[in-house]
Amino acid sequence: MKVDRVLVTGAGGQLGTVLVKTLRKLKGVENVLATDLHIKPEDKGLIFPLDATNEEAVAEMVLGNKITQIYHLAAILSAKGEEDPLLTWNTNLKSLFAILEVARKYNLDKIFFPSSIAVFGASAPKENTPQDAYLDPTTVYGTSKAAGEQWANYYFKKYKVDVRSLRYPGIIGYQSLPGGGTTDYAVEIYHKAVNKEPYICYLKEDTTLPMIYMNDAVRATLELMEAPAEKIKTRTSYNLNALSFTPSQVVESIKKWYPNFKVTYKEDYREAIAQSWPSSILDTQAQEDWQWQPHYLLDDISNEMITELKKKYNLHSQL
Ligand code: VAH
Repeated sequence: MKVDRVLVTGAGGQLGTVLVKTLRKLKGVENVLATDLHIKPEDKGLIFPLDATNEEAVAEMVLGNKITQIYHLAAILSAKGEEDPLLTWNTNLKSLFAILEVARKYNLDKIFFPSSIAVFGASAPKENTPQDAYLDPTTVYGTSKAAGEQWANYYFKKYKVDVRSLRYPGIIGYQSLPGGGTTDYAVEIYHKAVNKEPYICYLKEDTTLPMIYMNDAVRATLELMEAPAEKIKTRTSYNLNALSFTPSQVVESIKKWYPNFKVTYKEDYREAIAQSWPSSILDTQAQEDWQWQPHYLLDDISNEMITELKKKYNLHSQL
Protein backbone atom coordinates (compact mmCIF):
# COMPACT_ATOMS: atom_id res chain seq x y z
CA MET A 1 0.00 0.00 0.00
CA LYS A 2 1.34 3.46 -0.98
CA VAL A 3 2.69 5.42 2.03
CA ASP A 4 1.79 9.14 2.28
CA ARG A 5 4.95 11.24 2.68
CA VAL A 6 3.97 14.69 3.94
CA LEU A 7 5.81 18.02 3.86
CA VAL A 8 4.50 20.81 6.13
CA THR A 9 5.57 24.42 5.58
CA GLY A 10 5.11 26.92 8.40
CA ALA A 11 5.41 23.97 10.79
CA GLY A 12 6.53 26.20 13.67
CA GLY A 13 3.40 28.34 13.55
CA GLN A 14 0.25 28.20 15.69
CA LEU A 15 -1.58 25.60 13.53
CA GLY A 16 1.56 23.94 12.15
CA THR A 17 2.80 22.95 15.62
CA VAL A 18 -0.33 20.90 16.29
CA LEU A 19 -0.95 19.68 12.75
CA VAL A 20 2.55 18.17 12.54
CA LYS A 21 2.03 16.25 15.79
CA THR A 22 -1.36 14.96 14.60
CA LEU A 23 -0.09 14.03 11.12
CA ARG A 24 2.84 12.15 12.70
CA LYS A 25 0.42 10.13 14.85
CA LEU A 26 -1.63 9.38 11.71
CA LYS A 27 1.11 8.78 9.11
CA GLY A 28 4.17 7.89 11.20
CA VAL A 29 6.87 10.29 12.43
CA GLU A 30 9.23 9.21 9.64
CA ASN A 31 6.64 10.20 7.01
CA VAL A 32 6.06 13.83 8.07
CA LEU A 33 8.74 16.43 7.29
CA ALA A 34 8.28 19.68 9.26
CA THR A 35 9.81 22.84 7.77
CA ASP A 36 9.79 26.55 8.44
CA LEU A 37 11.69 29.67 7.40
CA HIS A 38 12.83 30.43 10.96
CA ILE A 39 13.65 27.60 13.40
CA LYS A 40 13.10 28.25 17.12
CA PRO A 41 15.99 26.87 19.28
CA GLU A 42 13.65 24.28 20.83
CA ASP A 43 12.68 23.04 17.32
CA LYS A 44 16.24 22.41 16.08
CA GLY A 45 16.43 18.91 14.61
CA LEU A 46 12.62 18.63 14.70
CA ILE A 47 11.80 21.34 12.13
CA PHE A 48 14.04 21.88 9.08
CA PRO A 49 14.80 25.19 7.36
CA LEU A 50 12.91 25.83 4.10
CA ASP A 51 12.12 29.11 2.33
CA ALA A 52 8.77 28.13 0.79
CA THR A 53 9.01 31.03 -1.68
CA ASN A 54 12.02 29.30 -3.31
CA GLU A 55 10.61 26.79 -5.81
CA GLU A 56 13.99 25.13 -6.35
CA ALA A 57 14.44 24.55 -2.61
CA VAL A 58 10.89 23.19 -2.32
CA ALA A 59 11.48 20.84 -5.28
CA GLU A 60 14.74 19.62 -3.76
CA MET A 61 13.03 18.94 -0.40
CA VAL A 62 10.13 17.15 -2.16
CA LEU A 63 12.27 14.97 -4.46
CA GLY A 64 14.93 14.27 -1.83
CA ASN A 65 12.31 13.01 0.64
CA LYS A 66 9.89 11.37 -1.83
CA ILE A 67 7.11 13.71 -0.66
CA THR A 68 3.57 12.93 -1.90
CA GLN A 69 1.52 15.61 -0.09
CA ILE A 70 2.17 19.21 1.05
CA TYR A 71 0.35 21.15 3.79
CA HIS A 72 1.36 24.71 2.94
CA LEU A 73 0.80 26.74 6.13
CA ALA A 74 3.57 29.32 5.74
CA ALA A 75 2.07 32.83 5.44
CA ILE A 76 2.13 36.29 6.97
CA LEU A 77 -1.20 36.86 8.77
CA SER A 78 -3.65 39.77 8.78
CA ALA A 79 -2.32 42.17 11.41
CA LYS A 80 1.41 41.71 10.79
CA GLY A 81 0.75 41.70 7.06
CA GLU A 82 -0.35 45.34 7.14
CA GLU A 83 3.09 46.42 8.37
CA ASP A 84 4.68 45.55 4.98
CA PRO A 85 2.00 44.93 2.32
CA LEU A 86 4.35 44.02 -0.55
CA LEU A 87 6.36 41.60 1.59
CA THR A 88 3.08 39.97 2.66
CA TRP A 89 1.84 39.67 -0.92
CA ASN A 90 5.17 38.31 -2.20
CA THR A 91 5.59 35.85 0.68
CA ASN A 92 2.04 34.52 0.55
CA LEU A 93 1.73 34.26 -3.25
CA LYS A 94 5.30 33.36 -4.23
CA SER A 95 5.26 30.48 -1.74
CA LEU A 96 1.89 29.28 -3.03
CA PHE A 97 3.15 29.36 -6.64
CA ALA A 98 6.26 27.40 -5.61
CA ILE A 99 4.10 24.72 -3.96
CA LEU A 100 1.59 24.55 -6.84
CA GLU A 101 4.33 24.37 -9.50
CA VAL A 102 6.18 21.60 -7.63
CA ALA A 103 2.87 19.73 -7.20
CA ARG A 104 2.18 20.08 -10.95
CA LYS A 105 5.69 19.22 -12.19
CA TYR A 106 6.16 16.20 -9.87
CA ASN A 107 2.56 15.05 -9.81
CA LEU A 108 2.04 15.20 -6.03
CA ASP A 109 -1.10 13.51 -4.69
CA LYS A 110 -2.61 16.34 -2.62
CA ILE A 111 -1.97 19.93 -1.48
CA PHE A 112 -3.58 21.71 1.49
CA PHE A 113 -3.84 25.52 1.21
CA PRO A 114 -5.27 27.40 4.22
CA SER A 115 -7.53 30.33 3.43
CA SER A 116 -9.37 32.46 5.96
CA ILE A 117 -12.55 34.38 6.75
CA ALA A 118 -10.26 37.35 6.03
CA VAL A 119 -11.22 36.95 2.33
CA PHE A 120 -14.59 38.56 3.14
CA GLY A 121 -15.13 42.32 3.32
CA ALA A 122 -17.91 44.92 3.34
CA SER A 123 -19.87 43.34 0.45
CA ALA A 124 -20.42 40.06 2.27
CA PRO A 125 -23.43 39.63 4.59
CA LYS A 126 -22.15 40.20 8.14
CA GLU A 127 -24.16 37.33 9.61
CA ASN A 128 -24.16 33.78 8.24
CA THR A 129 -21.77 34.73 5.46
CA PRO A 130 -22.36 32.23 2.63
CA GLN A 131 -19.75 30.31 0.64
CA ASP A 132 -20.37 32.34 -2.54
CA ALA A 133 -20.41 35.85 -1.04
CA TYR A 134 -18.54 38.49 -3.04
CA LEU A 135 -14.93 38.73 -1.80
CA ASP A 136 -13.61 42.26 -1.18
CA PRO A 137 -10.98 41.76 1.52
CA THR A 138 -9.63 44.81 3.38
CA THR A 139 -6.19 43.40 4.25
CA VAL A 140 -3.27 42.29 2.08
CA TYR A 141 -3.45 38.93 3.86
CA GLY A 142 -7.13 38.57 2.91
CA THR A 143 -6.35 39.67 -0.66
CA SER A 144 -3.52 37.13 -0.90
CA LYS A 145 -5.84 34.38 0.34
CA ALA A 146 -8.65 35.35 -2.06
CA ALA A 147 -6.16 35.32 -4.95
CA GLY A 148 -4.68 32.06 -3.66
CA GLU A 149 -8.12 30.44 -3.73
CA GLN A 150 -8.48 31.33 -7.41
CA TRP A 151 -5.04 29.93 -8.21
CA ALA A 152 -5.84 26.74 -6.31
CA ASN A 153 -9.00 26.37 -8.38
CA TYR A 154 -7.04 27.09 -11.60
CA TYR A 155 -4.39 24.45 -10.87
CA PHE A 156 -7.12 21.94 -10.12
CA LYS A 157 -9.10 22.69 -13.27
CA LYS A 158 -6.14 23.08 -15.67
CA TYR A 159 -3.56 20.62 -14.28
CA LYS A 160 -5.71 18.38 -12.05
CA VAL A 161 -3.61 19.24 -9.00
CA ASP A 162 -5.70 18.04 -6.02
CA VAL A 163 -5.55 21.27 -3.96
CA ARG A 164 -7.94 21.50 -1.02
CA SER A 165 -8.61 24.52 1.17
CA LEU A 166 -10.48 25.78 4.25
CA ARG A 167 -11.42 29.36 5.18
CA TYR A 168 -10.31 29.13 8.80
CA PRO A 169 -11.92 31.31 11.47
CA GLY A 170 -9.68 32.46 14.34
CA ILE A 171 -7.97 29.40 15.80
CA ILE A 172 -7.69 28.95 19.59
CA GLY A 173 -5.27 26.45 21.10
CA TYR A 174 -3.05 25.97 24.17
CA GLN A 175 -0.22 24.18 22.40
CA SER A 176 1.25 27.18 20.57
CA LEU A 177 1.10 30.96 20.46
CA PRO A 178 -0.45 32.70 17.44
CA GLY A 179 1.61 35.29 15.60
CA GLY A 180 0.48 38.44 13.82
CA GLY A 181 -3.22 37.68 13.64
CA THR A 182 -6.25 39.80 14.49
CA THR A 183 -7.84 36.95 16.45
CA ASP A 184 -4.79 36.35 18.66
CA TYR A 185 -6.57 38.00 21.63
CA ALA A 186 -8.66 34.84 22.05
CA VAL A 187 -5.48 32.90 22.91
CA GLU A 188 -3.58 35.61 24.82
CA ILE A 189 -6.56 36.13 27.17
CA TYR A 190 -6.40 32.56 28.52
CA HIS A 191 -2.66 32.83 29.22
CA LYS A 192 -3.32 35.99 31.27
CA ALA A 193 -6.26 34.44 33.11
CA VAL A 194 -4.40 31.33 34.31
CA ASN A 195 -1.50 33.51 35.45
CA LYS A 196 -4.02 35.70 37.32
CA GLU A 197 -2.88 38.76 35.40
CA PRO A 198 -5.16 41.47 33.98
CA TYR A 199 -5.63 41.57 30.20
CA ILE A 200 -5.91 44.62 27.93
CA CYS A 201 -7.99 43.55 24.92
CA TYR A 202 -7.22 45.30 21.63
CA LEU A 203 -10.73 44.68 20.27
CA LYS A 204 -14.01 46.19 21.46
CA GLU A 205 -15.84 44.03 24.00
CA ASP A 206 -18.80 43.50 21.64
CA THR A 207 -16.86 42.66 18.44
CA THR A 208 -18.13 39.26 17.34
CA LEU A 209 -15.77 37.03 15.34
CA PRO A 210 -15.99 33.46 14.03
CA MET A 211 -13.61 31.20 15.96
CA ILE A 212 -12.67 27.51 16.13
CA TYR A 213 -10.89 25.39 18.71
CA MET A 214 -7.57 23.91 17.59
CA ASN A 215 -8.77 20.30 17.89
CA ASP A 216 -11.74 21.09 15.62
CA ALA A 217 -9.53 23.01 13.16
CA VAL A 218 -7.05 20.13 12.87
CA ARG A 219 -9.84 17.53 12.58
CA ALA A 220 -11.55 19.60 9.85
CA THR A 221 -8.25 19.79 7.95
CA LEU A 222 -7.68 16.04 8.09
CA GLU A 223 -11.31 15.17 7.32
CA LEU A 224 -11.13 17.42 4.25
CA MET A 225 -7.80 15.95 3.13
CA GLU A 226 -8.82 12.33 3.73
CA ALA A 227 -12.18 12.68 1.95
CA PRO A 228 -12.48 10.94 -1.45
CA ALA A 229 -11.63 13.47 -4.23
CA GLU A 230 -15.07 13.12 -5.81
CA LYS A 231 -16.68 14.51 -2.63
CA ILE A 232 -14.72 17.78 -2.86
CA LYS A 233 -16.98 20.04 -4.92
CA THR A 234 -15.44 23.40 -3.89
CA ARG A 235 -11.93 23.91 -5.24
CA THR A 236 -11.48 27.54 -4.18
CA SER A 237 -11.92 27.18 -0.42
CA TYR A 238 -14.60 25.87 1.96
CA ASN A 239 -16.27 28.11 4.53
CA LEU A 240 -15.63 26.49 7.91
CA ASN A 241 -17.88 27.30 10.87
CA ALA A 242 -17.54 26.34 14.52
CA LEU A 243 -18.73 29.18 16.80
CA SER A 244 -18.72 32.98 17.11
CA PHE A 245 -18.21 35.08 20.21
CA THR A 246 -17.25 38.52 21.50
CA PRO A 247 -14.38 39.32 23.86
CA SER A 248 -16.92 39.97 26.63
CA GLN A 249 -18.47 36.53 26.09
CA VAL A 250 -15.09 34.81 26.41
CA VAL A 251 -14.43 36.85 29.57
CA GLU A 252 -17.76 35.67 31.03
CA SER A 253 -16.80 32.10 30.23
CA ILE A 254 -13.34 32.46 31.83
CA LYS A 255 -14.91 34.01 34.93
CA LYS A 256 -16.58 30.67 35.65
CA TRP A 257 -13.05 29.56 36.61
CA TYR A 258 -11.51 32.95 37.55
CA PRO A 259 -14.31 35.18 38.97
CA ASN A 260 -11.85 38.03 39.64
CA PHE A 261 -10.33 38.06 36.16
CA LYS A 262 -9.90 41.70 35.07
CA VAL A 263 -10.12 42.80 31.42
CA THR A 264 -9.97 46.33 30.04
CA TYR A 265 -10.58 47.29 26.39
CA LYS A 266 -8.20 49.50 24.41
CA GLU A 267 -8.89 49.06 20.72
CA ASP A 268 -6.07 49.38 18.21
CA TYR A 269 -5.79 49.06 14.40
CA ARG A 270 -6.90 45.45 14.61
CA GLU A 271 -10.45 46.51 15.54
CA ALA A 272 -10.97 47.93 12.04
CA ILE A 273 -9.75 44.64 10.51
CA ALA A 274 -12.10 42.66 12.76
CA GLN A 275 -15.02 44.95 11.88
CA SER A 276 -14.47 44.17 8.17
CA TRP A 277 -14.87 40.43 8.76
CA PRO A 278 -18.09 38.39 9.16
CA SER A 279 -19.61 37.87 12.59
CA SER A 280 -20.71 34.37 11.66
CA ILE A 281 -20.18 31.91 8.81
CA LEU A 282 -22.46 29.54 6.89
CA ASP A 283 -20.65 26.30 6.02
CA THR A 284 -23.47 24.36 4.34
CA GLN A 285 -21.17 23.04 1.59
CA ALA A 286 -18.64 21.63 4.06
CA GLN A 287 -21.49 19.91 5.90
CA GLU A 288 -22.97 18.49 2.67
CA ASP A 289 -19.77 17.57 0.81
CA TRP A 290 -17.67 16.00 3.58
CA GLN A 291 -20.04 16.00 6.62
CA TRP A 292 -18.23 18.64 8.66
CA GLN A 293 -19.48 19.07 12.26
CA PRO A 294 -17.70 21.11 14.99
CA HIS A 295 -17.54 19.71 18.54
CA TYR A 296 -16.27 22.49 20.83
CA LEU A 297 -18.50 25.21 22.31
CA LEU A 298 -17.11 28.20 24.24
CA ASP A 299 -17.17 26.66 27.73
CA ASP A 300 -15.60 23.45 26.37
CA ILE A 301 -12.80 25.60 24.93
CA SER A 302 -12.35 27.51 28.21
CA ASN A 303 -12.32 24.28 30.19
CA GLU A 304 -9.62 22.69 28.04
CA MET A 305 -7.55 25.87 27.58
CA ILE A 306 -7.47 26.53 31.34
CA THR A 307 -6.80 22.89 32.28
CA GLU A 308 -3.93 22.56 29.80
CA LEU A 309 -2.40 26.01 30.39
CA LYS A 310 -2.35 25.39 34.16
CA LYS A 311 -0.26 22.27 33.41
CA LYS A 312 1.94 24.23 30.98
CA TYR A 313 2.63 26.89 33.66
CA ASN A 314 2.88 24.28 36.44
CA LEU A 315 -0.10 25.81 38.19
CA HIS A 316 -1.97 22.54 38.77
CA SER A 317 -1.69 23.15 42.54
CA GLN A 318 -3.52 26.48 41.92
CA LEU A 319 -6.80 26.61 43.88
C1 VAH B 1 -5.63 36.18 11.58
N1 VAH B 1 -5.70 34.09 12.82
O1 VAH B 1 -6.10 36.71 12.59
C2 VAH B 1 -5.73 34.65 11.47
C3 VAH B 1 -7.01 34.24 10.80
C4 VAH B 1 -9.51 34.57 10.66
C5 VAH B 1 -8.23 35.00 11.30
O2 VAH B 1 -6.91 34.28 9.43
O3 VAH B 1 -5.09 36.81 10.69
